[in-house]
Amino acid sequence: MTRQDARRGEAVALYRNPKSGHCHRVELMLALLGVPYQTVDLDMANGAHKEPGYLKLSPFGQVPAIDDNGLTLSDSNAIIVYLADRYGDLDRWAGRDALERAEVQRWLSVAAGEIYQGPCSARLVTLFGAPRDHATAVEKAHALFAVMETHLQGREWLALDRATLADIAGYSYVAHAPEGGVTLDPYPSIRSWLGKIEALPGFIAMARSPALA
Ligand SMILES: N[C@@H](CCC(=O)N[C@@H](CS)C(=O)NCC(=O)O)C(=O)O
Repeated sequence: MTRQDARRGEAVALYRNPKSGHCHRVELMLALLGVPYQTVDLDMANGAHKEPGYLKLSPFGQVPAIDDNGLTLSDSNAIIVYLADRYGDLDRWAGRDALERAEVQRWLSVAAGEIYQGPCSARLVTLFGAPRDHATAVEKAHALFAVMETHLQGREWLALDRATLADIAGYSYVAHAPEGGVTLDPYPSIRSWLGKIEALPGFIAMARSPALA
């Protein structure tokens, strides 16, 4: 599908790379909310994400971006907040009061910080040959997972008593950490949490690449 075709339809257009966890984060939110969407796979190897037309949707030249019938937005965490508000119950997904919202936001920051620097970066090296230090990314991933494992002991979800944006933002790169050479074997609570997300009605998986752990 072309970008123009996507804009004409009623479904939300998701500009993506199918192997990107940031994109899967958005696709998972769309699927859980039951929002009709179409995917537009960008030819990133040939620089489609840096073309002037796409930069209007995503000024940093990154995926994901969405076009919701003329409303365009980039950044995975911004997009899932938008989708939860536009198509769901924002209080349910983002917290009902000041403390709940802060707890959810804390994990969105972890997704953009520790998760990006750890399991996401390790996978960028193994799957895409990104010029980063793989050993450092693996070390950061295990440091993060040690904290998450302790946090999740005796809890079902990352932030609140229900699945929230925190869980959606955290899922994709943690679930796919083995593709980056980061084993999940030592982390039973994390694996149990991943299973709970996978059991949510409407869950959609990201295609798996060969595990390297
Ligand atoms: N903060 C952004 C980061 C997105 C991101 O890093 N996307 C990667 C693919 S996973 C990308 O488009 N990289 C190309 C580039 O930065 O030039 C988000 O959450 O959406």
